[in-house]
Amino acid sequence: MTTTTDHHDHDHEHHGPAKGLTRWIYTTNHKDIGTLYLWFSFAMFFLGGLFAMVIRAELFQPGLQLIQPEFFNQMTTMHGLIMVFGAVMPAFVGLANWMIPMMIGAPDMALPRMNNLSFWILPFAFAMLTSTLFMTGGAPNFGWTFYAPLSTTYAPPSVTYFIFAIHLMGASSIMGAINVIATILNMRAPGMTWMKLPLFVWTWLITAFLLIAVMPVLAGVVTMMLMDIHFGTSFFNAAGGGSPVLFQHLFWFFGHPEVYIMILPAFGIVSAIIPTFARKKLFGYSSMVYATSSIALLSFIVWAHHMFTVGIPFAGELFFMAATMLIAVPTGVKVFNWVTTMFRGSLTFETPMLFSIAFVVLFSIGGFSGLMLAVAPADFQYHDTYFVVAHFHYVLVPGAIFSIMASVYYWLPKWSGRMYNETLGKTHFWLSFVGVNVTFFPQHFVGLAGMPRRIPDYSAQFADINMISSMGAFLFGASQLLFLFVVIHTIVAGKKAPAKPWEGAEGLEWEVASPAPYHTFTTPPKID
Ligand code: HEM
Ligand SMILES: [Cu+2]
Repeated sequence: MTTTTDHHDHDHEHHGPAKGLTRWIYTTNHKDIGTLYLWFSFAMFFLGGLFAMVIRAELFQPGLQLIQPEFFNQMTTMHGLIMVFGAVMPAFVGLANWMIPMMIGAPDMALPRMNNLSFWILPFAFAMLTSTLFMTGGAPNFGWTFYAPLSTTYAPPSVTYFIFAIHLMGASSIMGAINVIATILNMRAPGMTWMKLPLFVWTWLITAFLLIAVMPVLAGVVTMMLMDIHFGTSFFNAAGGGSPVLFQHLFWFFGHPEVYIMILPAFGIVSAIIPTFARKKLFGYSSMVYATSSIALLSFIVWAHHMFTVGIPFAGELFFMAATMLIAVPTGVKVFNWVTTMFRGSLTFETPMLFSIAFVVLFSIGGFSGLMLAVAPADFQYHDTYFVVAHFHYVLVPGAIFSIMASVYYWLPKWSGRMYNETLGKTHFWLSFVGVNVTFFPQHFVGLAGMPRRIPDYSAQFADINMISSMGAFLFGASQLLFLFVVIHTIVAGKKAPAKPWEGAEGLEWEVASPAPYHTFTTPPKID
């Protein structure tokens, strides 16, 4: 599809990175900032993962063994917040920074200084959020959904720091999204027309619009909380004429698009990797673009499927049920296209492909349980049970997280100039695959049987399944130490990688050397 002219990278050696710490603090280079985001996300993945291990250790047996219920609630809340805002979102922004300019033949992101700021806000926001664990009254304990009045009238004092942290994360996300949009709209190489854009670029463009649409709503809702807590308003306080249900509407108007923010870039990644290892063009390219856009539009009209049990009008139940089910149509198109791309391809199963195939299969399981939850009358049984925990972990862990792992294996040769060890990569894949299923598959059943979520203890009939689930979680957690080892091992001791390590790969990122030079496409490539 594309060729490059010589882009004179050797002319720019004098523009190499600065030495030492200042390189990272002052950098405006999209590759450096991408690297910062990815390492930050990796660190948060381990912190959030540590909290998950604490939760699963407490739930290993019925009865209270390790931690008190108050602390348990802080762990679920911090786990959810850190995984969503600290691990998944920054990983995708890191990938966007590294890959979008290289994929569209641009020399950098459109707004490099804002790029630096949007990253450096994050360590402060998360340091502040994490520090709440050591404050009087402890960390936020009201769930990652922070429903009022739990998060207002009954919240620990640290909630004010939580609100500030959310504001900072929101500002960072909005800046990141503006940057992505400005880059894609303005900096494509000549000839890189819309329908030639790699799908990762398309899915990120659509994600960026979702971010700009909903992060201000999140900022609004935490500001209303701040007013209720400190300035005597009663937005969410029924005693003062406000409404806790209003909180839920506002939160989920942000929250449902947010779950698509965490999955659309994953769709783009998988759409890049599967064709490479099937050695075929992606089946149904334009239908992928339309399906992604449809999913994004629909995501704005389904929010109350999280609120079937609060007492919304009957017509509302029907509307949100039907609208939610509609999302299955474009999603089905995507899964069909990935499977059809593989059909009769000459497949090989390197680590990125293994993670991508597992993504297609296991994300579909999460999609199906989502459809089950969308059935309003049935949701009265599932609501706030472990069935929900199983559902969203299937879309988040073998969905979002597996796509990120796939992308690390796929692009690490480009980033570091070195190949990872295939045996270790595959071992990491299989341990994670087994771990994730052992952890979350049984939770469907314990949820259907009635075990509520967000509880530190449960009745004896749930004991066996919880023990299995905890063992799976420990396996999954331990396997990620192997992942860390593989990444570090690649960077320090991997074999040298060629410019294009995957024979079936297409796209501009493979036309530059490995590791990608500090400046690429300072002269735009020629695209035919
Ligand atoms: C193997 C890794 C993981 C394990 C073992 C795990 C385990 C758990 C557990 C036990 C809960 C508490 C459920 C409850 O009591 O309601 C939970 C909640 C949650 N997890 Fe995970 N988790 C993992 C990975 C992730 C990832 C990668 C994400 C996001 C990308 C995530 C997002 C959440 C969210 C949003 C909640 C809800 C928190 C809340 O109830 O407010 N988890 N997880
Ligand atoms: Cu939703």
